[in-house]
Amino acid sequence: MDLSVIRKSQLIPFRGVPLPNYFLKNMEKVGEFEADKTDVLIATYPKAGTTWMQEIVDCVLHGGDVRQCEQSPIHYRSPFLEASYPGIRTGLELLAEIPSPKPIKTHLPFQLIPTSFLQKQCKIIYCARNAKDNVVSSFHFDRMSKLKPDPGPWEEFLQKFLTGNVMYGLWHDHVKGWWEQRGNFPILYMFYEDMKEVKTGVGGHNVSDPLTHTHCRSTLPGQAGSGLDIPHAPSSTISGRTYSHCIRKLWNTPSLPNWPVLLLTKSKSASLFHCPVSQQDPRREIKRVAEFLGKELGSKELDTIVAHTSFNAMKLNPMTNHSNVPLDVLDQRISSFMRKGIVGDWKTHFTVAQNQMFEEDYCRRMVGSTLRFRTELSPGDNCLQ
Ligand code: PPS
Repeated sequence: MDLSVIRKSQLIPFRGVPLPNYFLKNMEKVGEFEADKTDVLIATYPKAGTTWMQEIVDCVLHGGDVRQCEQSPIHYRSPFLEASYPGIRTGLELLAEIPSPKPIKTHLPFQLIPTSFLQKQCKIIYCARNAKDNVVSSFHFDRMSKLKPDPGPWEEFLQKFLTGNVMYGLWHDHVKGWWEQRGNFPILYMFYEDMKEVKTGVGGHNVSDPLTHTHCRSTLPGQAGSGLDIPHAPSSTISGRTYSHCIRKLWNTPSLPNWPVLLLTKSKSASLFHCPVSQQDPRREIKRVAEFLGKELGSKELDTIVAHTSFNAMKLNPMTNHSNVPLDVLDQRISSFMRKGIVGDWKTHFTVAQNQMFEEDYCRRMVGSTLRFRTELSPGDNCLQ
């Protein structure tokens, strides 16, 4: 690595998507990349939990033998497809060095991924994170990355994010673009929030404002994490609770016992109760990944992967915490790569006015989409480990 040539990048549109100027001359080759049919593409908008998913997939591909994943840093085991920075080996060069099946990282929107992934029906895992936490995480990363454009103050960065004047463009287009393709190709669409959640008994989780259809998702039998529209779910009543504004909307779908109860409170936050699905937690989500990849993992292997990919373990692990990347590239004295790893950190950044402006913009951009996010988890559901 030649550190003397490290410079912040500028954003240049590539087929309408802002990419670092350094990437552009490499994009033709990226488009021609020949994936092996066993390769697994991990696609995300930046800072949505990519590294977490890369580590999980690598562990799963190694059948839960996590020692195999401790041999080298994650960016060698799971190269970043389109990465091309001066003085640093490109993603394509790194990919050429490792055998398939390999987990490949990309932040490209659906329309820019190499067609070989689609022609060969490669398995693709898209991991999405709610926009508010996503922008906060991006802000802190851009503060410490010597390769990304300067984010400026928080207020200014938030504006850039909302106008798509950031790497890979608008978050909204990215998450929707992949969401719309999930039925057309083998795409497993995952949510960072589902991976963070640890549910303890009855109670369910909070979602916000189902009336405006923003930031809410339901978990229905067999469809946890599916982002199903709440208005399509049947509801039932819950006794002993007084809510000034309570929705008991019975939709046309035949009522099923124990389906989630949707209650809208005065504060316009809703709760799902008596959710019959088994606990949603990292273990459950990792199991989904393993099943999607056709890997049967025993209970012991799953537990090992859960522990190995927990936030604390990954923060301490030099193979995942990027501590081996020189400070001239990622200055972790400014902000840690494994920073907080929680749902809801946006609350410590957004002002009330910023939140309102963000939500208004969000509603406009996401109108018509069935994609739902949660911006917070119930107390106790945010797995801090
Ligand atoms: S990158 O640079 O785009 O590849 O970054 P990415 O890995 O997508 O996102 C980094 C954020 O993911 C958090 N992270 C985790 N959260 C929970 N559990 C685990 N194991 C984990 N690993 C990474 C990381 O802390 C960054 O989020 P923030 O909110 O900044 O802490």
